[in-house]
Amino acid sequence: MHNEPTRALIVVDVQNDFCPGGALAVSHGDEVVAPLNKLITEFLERGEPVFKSRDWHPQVTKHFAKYGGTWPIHCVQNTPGAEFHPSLIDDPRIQVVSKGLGDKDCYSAFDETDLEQQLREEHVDEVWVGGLATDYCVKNTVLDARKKGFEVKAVSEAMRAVNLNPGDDEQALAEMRKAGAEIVE
Ligand code: VGL
Ligand code: ZN
Repeated sequence: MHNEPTRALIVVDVQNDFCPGGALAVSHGDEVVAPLNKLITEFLERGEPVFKSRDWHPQVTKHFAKYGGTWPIHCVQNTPGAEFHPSLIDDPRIQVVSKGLGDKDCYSAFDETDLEQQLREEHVDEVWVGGLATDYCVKNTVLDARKKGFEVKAVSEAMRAVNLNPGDDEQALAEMRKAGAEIVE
């Protein structure tokens, strides 16, 4: 008997601060919204689970350069910069996963969240991943999903990179591929 995989979609950190005009803008970050909306619609129509992760930092955290970390202040809880991009589909069936609540750099949607447990409860074996940014939270979410044994489809047209160093995007895709993720358009 042929069994289709049980799929889930993980939309990573499509928040105002990661989009043009935001505090930690990813260039062309807003271009992920259209392809992700298509996927969200398709998954919801098929009754498949959809998760949105969000970077959800306290005002003071060692994640920020000001307190010893790497990044400008971004995605502070309950500020406009932390809101999802206004054009990203909102639906009560979508489950929100908040990460980065403490001092640790949580680049994966699995890091200090209950995402794995939720996927297990819904018997998911394959996750589709897109969002922001390719070279941080998308990459780490994909790598963690592989470590935890999920099949992964990483949707290249639905992600954009920070590219702190040129070529970080290509390197991130290569790492995902090496970990066994399939890169799909
Ligand atoms: C991210 C840098 C800092 C991300 C989060 O969501 O990719 N990048 N915090
Ligand atoms: Zn962050």
